[in-house]
Amino acid sequence: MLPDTSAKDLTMTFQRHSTRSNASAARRAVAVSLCCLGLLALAGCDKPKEEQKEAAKEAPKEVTLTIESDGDFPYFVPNELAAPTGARVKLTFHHAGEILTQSHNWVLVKPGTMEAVETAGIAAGEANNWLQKDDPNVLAATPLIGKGAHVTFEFIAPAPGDYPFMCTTPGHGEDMHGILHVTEN
Ligand SMILES: [Cu+2]
Repeated sequence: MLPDTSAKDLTMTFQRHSTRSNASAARRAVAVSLCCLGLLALAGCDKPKEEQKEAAKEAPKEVTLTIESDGDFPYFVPNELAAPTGARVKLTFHHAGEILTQSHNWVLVKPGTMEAVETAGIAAGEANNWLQKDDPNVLAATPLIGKGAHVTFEFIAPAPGDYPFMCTTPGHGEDMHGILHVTEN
């Protein structure tokens, strides 16, 4: 908002110039004053602009990640992924197998819980995607997919840190695992 005093200053400047010299000088004075007004208006906009910039910085980022099985072998390629904390991660997992019928999933777990998740998953059985329902150690998981299939799903990257991901098909976790590095931003 433009303070009242600025409008007064503009009028005074205009009067001073118009009484002292010719009309063109007065027009110049008005032009200069209008220019100053413009600068004032810009200055007034500075703060909201900064705030907008902050908001943009805090807005969740979107990250696209892709990962696949090592052909028919129970390994993830790549076995390391990265995303900034709070990002909306769109992950596509491809079962790149062509021969074997074993299915895979991609399961992100809390650090140090891979064995517990696998054990609970075996108890839950294949019908439950080799995952215990609502397992508190599981942060994100795709369903099981067969050879040649793709699955895409979204999750929000957790707090910064290194999180293991694994396939919970019995016996796969030992080799078929990796790390999601969640960075500060
Ligand atoms: Cu697997």
